[in-house]
Amino acid sequence: MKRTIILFGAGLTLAGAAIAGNWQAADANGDGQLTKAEFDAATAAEWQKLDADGNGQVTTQEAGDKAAKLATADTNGDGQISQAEFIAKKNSWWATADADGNGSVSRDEFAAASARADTRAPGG
Ligand SMILES: [Ca+2]
Ligand SMILES: [Ca+2]
Ligand SMILES: [Ca+2]
Repeated sequence: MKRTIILFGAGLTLAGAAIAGNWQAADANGDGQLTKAEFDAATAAEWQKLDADGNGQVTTQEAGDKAAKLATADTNGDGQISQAEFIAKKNSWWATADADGNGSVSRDEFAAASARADTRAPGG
């Protein structure tokens, strides 16, 4: 736990603003805890934004600047992200983000998980 917090502090400067924006969008009732229901709602909203033509698949073109991040969600390697693949990736993020396993993600847990995701080198 302590190591995670230090790591987050080091990566805070650049990722901080984006993380804060993501958090505000996700914590719908603003109580400082992200419940799984809030997370699922945010995931659904994010999916609707990504899947611009609503065909249930997100292409790399639709993903835009998120394409590199989303590529890891393409588990069947067809070059598109299906809604099921997207949700599976989100749920695996959730499982690691809820570090204390209490069923909700605190802002600190969210920031730590986001920092881990952002600092993971592509292909590294
Ligand atoms: Ca909340
Ligand atoms: Ca796919
Ligand atoms: Ca938690």
